[in-house]
Amino acid sequence: SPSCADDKKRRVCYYYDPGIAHIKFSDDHVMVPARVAMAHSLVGVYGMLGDMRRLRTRPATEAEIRRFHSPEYVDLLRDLTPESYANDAALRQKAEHDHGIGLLGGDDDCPAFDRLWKYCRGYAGGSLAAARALVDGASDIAINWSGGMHHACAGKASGFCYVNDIVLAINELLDSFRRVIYVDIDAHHGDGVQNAFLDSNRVMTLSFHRYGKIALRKDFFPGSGAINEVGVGAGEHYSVNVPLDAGVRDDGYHTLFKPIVGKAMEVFQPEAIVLQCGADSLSGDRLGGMELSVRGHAECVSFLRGFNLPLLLVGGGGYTINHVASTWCYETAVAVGKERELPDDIEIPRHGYEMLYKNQGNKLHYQTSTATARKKSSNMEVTKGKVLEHLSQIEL
Ligand code: V1P
Ligand code: CA
Ligand code: ZN
Repeated sequence: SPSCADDKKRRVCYYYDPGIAHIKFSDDHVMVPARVAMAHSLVGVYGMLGDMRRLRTRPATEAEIRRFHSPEYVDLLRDLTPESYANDAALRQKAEHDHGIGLLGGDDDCPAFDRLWKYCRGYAGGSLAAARALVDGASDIAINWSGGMHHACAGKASGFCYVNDIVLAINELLDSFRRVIYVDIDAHHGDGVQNAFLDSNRVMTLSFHRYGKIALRKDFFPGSGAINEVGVGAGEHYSVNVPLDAGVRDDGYHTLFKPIVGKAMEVFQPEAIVLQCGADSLSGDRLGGMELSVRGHAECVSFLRGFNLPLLLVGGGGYTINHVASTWCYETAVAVGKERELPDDIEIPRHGYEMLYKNQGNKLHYQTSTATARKKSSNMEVTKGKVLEHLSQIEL
């Protein structure tokens, strides 16, 4: 079982492709891949690049992506450009109606932007390389902050996700490990990963997410992830969902996270862990509406690190980009065991992006909104009870 203060060092490897700095969904899209470049710069200025092995940057091959995604969809992703989308009516029809990809510059979640295929191959290659570093035993923890695209389906893009690097990485881990647990702390439900392993008893998917109505006829995206979604067939009980209300803070979150994840580890006995660290569950996010602090979010990473199993860390959502970069930098420090050495009494050092942290007082650990005293939702105890009850039905 995990200990809170764990001084044991871990061998950590890290994937980063500098090309990510130049990828844009559109001029005003909320998903900004360059936040990963910001996180990387922070990791560098805090002196952590020497504490990790740098993974070779090989883009995923078409064949590797076809291991999960459908032939027609991969053909489309490969051949799609903003030009072909705009000029080829048949292609556009297919992209939009069958595969969830919209016009560049429109208000679509998944636009056909320039270098889309390169971007997908890049982040998927990172998660695959990370999984392989764990399989071959070269590393204890492997990090790919550009991955974590948990909504992508076999034949369809969804919620800013085109290729599901998490599913590809888990499949890679399954070649060597008997059971893999997937934990998802993004504010949104990890539907793409859950669906890919819905009937499997070798992968447990466990998502914490905001859930429910946000307007009269509108659910918080993607709308799935109710507590009674528990998997099907051989996978019954192996899909676990923890729906939350808006405004959840560190204390409330961890009254659920630790007992539930702890119980899941106990009943499922996994041999490897994949943690999706979507940073839109942080306070002040443009989309998430939750209230976690950087330390509260990172507590999830240190809790899972404490189990001493091969651990794959991927990114995910996160739309207030300075918060995202601060968090993934701090979580990199947690991975290498240096979080107590990161100074918070001095301002973020100069590194080229320092001006982007003004809104958070130029400190890694920014203040969460405490202005509105929220009533502690009594549903949370009910939710905890129900989820623990589901988990207790598992017999390996
Ligand atoms: O609500 C929707 C649309 C409306 N429906 C037709 C679907 N989309 C959301 C998508 C959120 C995706 C989250 C991804 C992740 O889990 C993993 C990377 O974090 C959406 C929202 C919103 N407020 O929920 N899209 C947008 N906002 C959006 C905003 C600006 C430009 C493009 C999309
Ligand atoms: Ca989630
Ligand atoms: Zn999200």
